[in-house]
Amino acid sequence: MAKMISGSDAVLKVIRQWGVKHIYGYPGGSFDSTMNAIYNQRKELEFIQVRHEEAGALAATADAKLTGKIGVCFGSAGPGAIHLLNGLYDAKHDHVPVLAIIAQVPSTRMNLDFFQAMDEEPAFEDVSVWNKTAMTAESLPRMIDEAIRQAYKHHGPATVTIPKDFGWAKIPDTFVPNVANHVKAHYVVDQDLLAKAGKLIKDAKAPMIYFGIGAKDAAAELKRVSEKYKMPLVSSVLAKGILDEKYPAYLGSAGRVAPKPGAEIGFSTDLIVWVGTDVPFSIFLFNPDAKVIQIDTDPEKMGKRHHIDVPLLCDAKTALAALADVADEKAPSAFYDAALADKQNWLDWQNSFNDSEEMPVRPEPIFDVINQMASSKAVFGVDVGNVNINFERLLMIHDDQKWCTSGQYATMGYGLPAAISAKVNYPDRDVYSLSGDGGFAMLMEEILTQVKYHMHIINVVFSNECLGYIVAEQLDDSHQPLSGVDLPETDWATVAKGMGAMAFTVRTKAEFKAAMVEAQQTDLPVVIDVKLTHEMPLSTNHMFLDKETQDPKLVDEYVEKYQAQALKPFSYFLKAAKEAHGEEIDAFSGASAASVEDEADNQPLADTTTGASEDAAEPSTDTDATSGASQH
Ligand SMILES: Cc1cc2nc3c(=O)[nH]c(=O)nc-3n(C[C@H](O)[C@H](O)[C@H](O)COP(=O)(O)OP(=O)(O)OC[C@H]3O[C@@H](n4cnc5c(N)ncnc54)[C@H](O)[C@@H]3O)c2cc1C
Ligand SMILES: Cc1ncc(C[n+]2csc(CCOP(=O)(O)OP(=O)(O)O)c2C)c(N)n1
Ligand SMILES: [Mg+2]
Repeated sequence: MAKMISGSDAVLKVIRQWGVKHIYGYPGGSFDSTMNAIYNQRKELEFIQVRHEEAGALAATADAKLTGKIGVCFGSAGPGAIHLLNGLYDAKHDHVPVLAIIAQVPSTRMNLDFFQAMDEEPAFEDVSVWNKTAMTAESLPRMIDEAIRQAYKHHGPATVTIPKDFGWAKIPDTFVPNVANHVKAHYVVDQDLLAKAGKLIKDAKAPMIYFGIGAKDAAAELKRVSEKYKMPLVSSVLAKGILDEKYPAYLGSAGRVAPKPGAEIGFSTDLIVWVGTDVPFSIFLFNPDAKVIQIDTDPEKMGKRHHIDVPLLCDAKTALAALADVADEKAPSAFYDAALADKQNWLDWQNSFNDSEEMPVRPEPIFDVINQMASSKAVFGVDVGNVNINFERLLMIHDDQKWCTSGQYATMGYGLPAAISAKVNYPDRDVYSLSGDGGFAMLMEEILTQVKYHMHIINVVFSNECLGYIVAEQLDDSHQPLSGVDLPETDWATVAKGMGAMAFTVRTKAEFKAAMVEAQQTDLPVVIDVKLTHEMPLSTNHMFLDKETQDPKLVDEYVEKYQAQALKPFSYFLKAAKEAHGEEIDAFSGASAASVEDEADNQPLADTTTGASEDAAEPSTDTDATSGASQH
């Protein structure tokens, strides 16, 4: 007779057989049977008791983002399950595999209006790539195996709901998942389409590469194509870190949170090699007349964000390697030289603030210290807000550093759970969470998790006493009165000390550096509350400080407000490069930012400005609305 095992023990066994080493969650009565199995298997599967199920789900998505392997979380019936939803939406939007185990009241109490009972399946239907309730205890191991397969296949969250009694029931211990034969797809490039791509590259005067996180294994191939055909590289925000920030032809990302050059050159390019990216804002970031060669493994993505001329349904590494051999080497164009000069101008301008003594302190001096002190293996959990802008522009990712954020779903509160995941997966690395004061407050109870598990994480809170990202939107984009965006001044260091962490409040670069030195010498979790400037970062979406294509008065206002006297528009460098190449100045002008702005103007306001806010209301007619005065 077959050996017997409890339903919950069988569930955890399959999870372990898929290589999962830890699981995040929070117990409840409906989850007693699974908590019993977690106890039984505690030596093989680490349980991390988070303090809010949402944090557990977000940590599970961070597991998948940082390691590429499925993350697992659970919640008890009713409220515990519903708390998972926010994290699962992050997995859905950023296309990462997560398994959520959801408890249900005993099968004999289901559908009887019992304590904490609810119809979980419909509640999880929209978020899940696969969403089923167990009907028998015997089906549990096979269902978990199926859920994991579906999560990997569809790059998203799969949910399995388990009535409590099935978890206690004894079933035969016979199921063996066929994990070893779960292999990666291999792609080949279509030769006719490749030849068409080669012709486009040959004919282009101002070609560029725009890549996303789908190109994460193709750094060498990105460089080969760029170097051979002299294409500057621009990435999505999430693709930060694929290339070394110092690689001269890599201009960073494009969009509101990005540096200026990445967005600027998109309006002057005539050919984009568009690799492994699905950025929702990209419709506003490029010359609509540019030709596009798109590389993606998902047919649904072809032409979704821009019209395309050549679809290469293939993985980035294989397709780029083929593209690198398809045409003759090209000489640097004026466009290429100008792009590199534009990048240098931006970096010089940013770096000019590194030792600024402005009070309250600017972000540049703080990030300068982080750049100097974080190790080459540091891992960063990045929250949502202005920290995305500052991290994207100022953190010089290098070597084997890693990071993740909530990309397309953009949920505040991501920083702490992501850092917990980083510490669990990489216990020997230095780990940082970077949050605004709004984002930190959303899931700051997770400092208690860090304390409980002795996680040495340095949590940096950027306190500007407002929802800065939304302040900037209300001022610069929708020109409305500031509404609902102020936060009370809070002594985060005292709060953190009360939770058992080491904590500092800092107001200057020197104080931050001293706190970092002490922080690196303790084993405790650390909170560093940086009392930051209330000024917003320079808004780079549709503002290139170019008087030839933009309102000169507005340009002057921006230059004054953001101390941007040393920043030049891309057209300045393009003109200089064309002169140096002996080209006619307007031989190739490309589209201007203004023409794309016209397109953006036809879109709903919120879509054009942010990745993270709800619909913008009609701007108020109150005359104070456009004064630019802030509440501070
Ligand atoms: C506050 C905030 C503001 C933001 N503002 C910006 C902004 O200004 N600019 C910006 O870029 N982002 C911004 N983001 C992030 C943005 O919302 C998206 O999450 C991000 O741009 C998506 O990046 P991606 O296209 O690289 O990744 P995904 O959306 O995950 O797309 C990856 C693509 O790669 C494909 N793929 C996967 N594997 C492969 C492979 N092996 N080979 C080829 N293709 C593959 C997939 O099919 C998919 O199409 C912001 C985020 C926040 C939190
Ligand atoms: C859960 C959630 N609620 C609301 C938003 C909209 N939103 C995006 S950024 C932001 C402000 C972030 O403020 P804070 O964390 O203080 O960072 P700051 O921008 O001030 O640096 C808000 C409210 C969101 N993205 N997620
Ligand atoms: Mg804030």
